[in-house]
Amino acid sequence: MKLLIAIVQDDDVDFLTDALMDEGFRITKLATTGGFLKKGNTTLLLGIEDEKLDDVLGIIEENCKKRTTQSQIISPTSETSIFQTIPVEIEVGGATVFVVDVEKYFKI
Ligand code: 2BA
Repeated sequence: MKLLIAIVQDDDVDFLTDALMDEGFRITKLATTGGFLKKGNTTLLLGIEDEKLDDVLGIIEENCKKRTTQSQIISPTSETSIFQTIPVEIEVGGATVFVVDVEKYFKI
């Protein structure tokens, strides 16, 4: 058995969870925040049989899009010690997925 930890963008999560649940997968959804952008995202936990791994990764790939978002970096100007903010484009997603071997699984 595997535990998938999938960090996805909030915009993708409803389509993704519908698609996964249509295929009979069980999901736990956590509201999370990215450390870099400090914006909300969603982390899904899925316990799955080993042979279903490729199916799940395929569904995630189909439903999670790459997007660019604006952020700002703060930089000192060259002539003065005044700080200026510089807008930068950052690409986010599709999804960040960790696959973990499950040693034991209980429903008690
Ligand atoms: P954030 O940490 O808010 O990162 C959002 C996006 O900013 C990242 O997109 C990446 O394109 C960029 N980014 C992150 N850290 C950076 C850095 N040190 N320098 C330059 N750019 C940086 P994604 O890679 O698609 O990640 C989306 C979200 O997935 C992340 O949100 C974070 O919540 C999670 N994540 C990604 N990799 C992770 C990891 N190795 N461990 C834990 N969480 C991770």
